Amino acid sequence: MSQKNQTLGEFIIENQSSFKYTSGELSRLINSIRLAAKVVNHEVNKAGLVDIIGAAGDTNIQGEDQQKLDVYANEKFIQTLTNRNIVCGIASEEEDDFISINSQDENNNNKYVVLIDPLDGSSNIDVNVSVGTIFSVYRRVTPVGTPVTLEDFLQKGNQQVAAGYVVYGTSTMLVYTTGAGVNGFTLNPAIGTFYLSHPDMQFPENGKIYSVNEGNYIHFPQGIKNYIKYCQMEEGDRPYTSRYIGSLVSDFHRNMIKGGIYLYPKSSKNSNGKLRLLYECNPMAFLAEQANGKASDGFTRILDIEPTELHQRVPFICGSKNMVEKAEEFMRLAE
Ligand code: AHM
Ligand code: MG
Repeated sequence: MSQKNQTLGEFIIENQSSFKYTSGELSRLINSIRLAAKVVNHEVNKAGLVDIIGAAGDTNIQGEDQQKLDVYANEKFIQTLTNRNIVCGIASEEEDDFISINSQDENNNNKYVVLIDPLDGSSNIDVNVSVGTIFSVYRRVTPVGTPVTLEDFLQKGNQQVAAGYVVYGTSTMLVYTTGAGVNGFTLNPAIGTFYLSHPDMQFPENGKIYSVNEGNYIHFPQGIKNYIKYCQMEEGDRPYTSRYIGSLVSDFHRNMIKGGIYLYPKSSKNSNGKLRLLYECNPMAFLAEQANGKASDGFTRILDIEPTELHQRVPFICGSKNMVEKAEEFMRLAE
């Protein structure tokens, strides 16, 4: 039961017993993410002040320029999770391969693997637009005490035990689920404490915001083009409002609070869209469903997609339930 002025630390302890595997391991994991989020938040907020913005001169596995803060956030999250010895494996959008954590402790019985997009939307950093961290947690499927394998990471999204994001915005928030609803915590930067500010977050069933990069319109499948035209049509509560930050976490966060739909479809340029199933779509889909929303690739529930590779991309449609269902209807009709 949430109380007024409850801190994230208190909330984690209080809700530990409601989680079906109550070893405390998952609570320690969320605590580590909380710590890394504060460290990264501190650095992100200095972005305009110190010589930290700009490309680090490296490219990541997808061939994109890495920003210095991407590298920093990646290091901090990996370090925090590794040092505290609470996970057995990590996969990151910024790493080519997964990391197997070879604990020095031979009694290492860690059960969880974490998949992370350490700093999503990082092209927005230079222009002072919100960015975010996205994380996803699974129980390993291979035996405890052995090195993790690819199989531990290529699990369907419906196997997630926790997922969440940190949005480094006008205020910094950590929003997460362990499968019993979605709760949002806002950082008080003066004392470095997250407080429960958004208990039991829910997508309104209907919304009036659509978020899509319309610059790519010409390349979209016919079903998406038709849905966009539907959003713009004058009828009933339409036309809808168009809002696109280009930072998934921020677009999702706004749509969850106000009601809306986010679309990153496939296009004639990118046959599977842009977003990564494991680091971006699955965690956001889990959060969406836990908040009474919906997430689909246009035809299939995101959480039911069988992953085949770590950096796999999928088309992504996510948000208020009735809006996502309408978009799916347009996709089916255009088949
Ligand atoms: P990134 O992981 O390289 O930061 O890319 C993901 C981001 C999302 O946050 C955002 O919604 C999308 O890319 C924007 O892409 P585009 O500029 O093509 O609209
Ligand atoms: Mg990303």
